[in-house]
Amino acid sequence: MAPVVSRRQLLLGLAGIGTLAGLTACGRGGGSLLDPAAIASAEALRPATGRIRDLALRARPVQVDLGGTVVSTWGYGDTVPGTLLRATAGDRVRIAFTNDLPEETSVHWHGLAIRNDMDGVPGVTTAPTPAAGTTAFDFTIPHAGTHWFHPHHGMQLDRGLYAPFIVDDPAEPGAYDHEWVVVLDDWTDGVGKSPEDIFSDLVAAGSDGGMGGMDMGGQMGGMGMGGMDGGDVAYPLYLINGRVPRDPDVLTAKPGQKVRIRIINSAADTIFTVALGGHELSVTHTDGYAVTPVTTSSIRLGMGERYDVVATLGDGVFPFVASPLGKAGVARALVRTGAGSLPAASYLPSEIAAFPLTADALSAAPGTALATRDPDTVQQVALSGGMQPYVWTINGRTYDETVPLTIAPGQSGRLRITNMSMMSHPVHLHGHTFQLGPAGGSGARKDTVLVPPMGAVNVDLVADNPGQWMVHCHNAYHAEAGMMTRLDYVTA
Ligand SMILES: [Cu+2]
Repeated sequence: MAPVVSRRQLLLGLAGIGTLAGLTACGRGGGSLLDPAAIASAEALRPATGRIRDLALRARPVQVDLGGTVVSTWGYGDTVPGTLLRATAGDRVRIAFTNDLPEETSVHWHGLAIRNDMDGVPGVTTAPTPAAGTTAFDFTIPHAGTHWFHPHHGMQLDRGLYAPFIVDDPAEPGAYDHEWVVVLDDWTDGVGKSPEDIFSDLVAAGSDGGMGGMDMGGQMGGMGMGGMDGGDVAYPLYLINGRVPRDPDVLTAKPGQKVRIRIINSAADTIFTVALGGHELSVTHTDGYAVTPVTTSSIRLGMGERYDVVATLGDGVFPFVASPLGKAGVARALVRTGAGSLPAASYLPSEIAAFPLTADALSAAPGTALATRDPDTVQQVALSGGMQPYVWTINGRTYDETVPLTIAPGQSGRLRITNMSMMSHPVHLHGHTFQLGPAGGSGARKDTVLVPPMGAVNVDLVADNPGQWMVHCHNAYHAEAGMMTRLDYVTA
């Protein structure tokens, strides 16, 4: 396959030039703060265990077996999901990354509020890794949790390039018998069109005055016009841990055992509702941060979101199901604790029909809320766009002409996120974990929040990690079509 230079790669290249120009032009009443000394001193302030972990990671072409159909894709290591990385909060990790892909790539450590120059965004924080090249990542991990990593590079995320990054908390009791990582994905690579072709189709359909939408090789959003709440792309397959429903990953335990399930939505364009047949789930964490536990039958996860749950297992065989919002199909794994017949591949347990829990139903656990503080700066993040033309914006602008949000070191900031569209958008902020507002209130700490159609969410953050940070929709197609901006640290 010929390397594809995506529009966003071009945009990010231009953005890089713009950043350099910004540093010298020093506009908007203050200088941009992409200052190596400030980044280094923030790093020195991070709590550290003193331990160094040397890890290795390789992006490469890989073949995966999707229920008997072997497809070629790109992954991290030999599997999809890729090589799981693990460390303890406070560790310094040195990750030797090798790019064996036929084109350049990048690695973004989603959920880790690390030093800006290791954040893995080409043209903004970190140089891309060229084909056959290497990058030495080196950073201290500030906090525990269920995180993950993926490229910040065109449509590469919609291939098999994703993997968990689990960070242990030395102070956490770990009162469970097993820990399972469950990674959700929407899949087209090698089965349907390539992600790049799907994106081109969306753009082409958006520019032909309404003729498109129904006739794009069967992979446009199921509702056909104007987008649908759930996403823009109908995928041939939905996967849990890289497996199709008729050949599922089987998670085994004994009846009565307690399991911690770390759920990651790594999909490019799919919101999932998850449930474990015959069980209630106790939600303990979202995006790595503890919440006051809440019991629910089902959870809705936007792209990029993570939820940790604890369940006490019954006796038998139970489907763990992920239902794609607004789309046909299902992803599943099986939990086996004893004898029992396999439910049909399309079987949906009754729990999946329950009203799903979302982050607004959660409260920060004691000790995890930000300090109560009025914001020093309030910034608007208005989400807008649509299918005709296929353009998605923040504050009325695509990323190539964005006016970055700004904050000064030490300030508390509020992002007023308003969704002016008929779709849900998972908004992700790099380098910080915000609190669903107000600071000091009862909202959960998160780095990715699903904003419902025509809805609004306020999030508060503390500017303790200098640099330039992406703020974007975690729908990979929306991001590619412009729905990104930055939060830039500026001198006061
Ligand atoms: Cu979006």
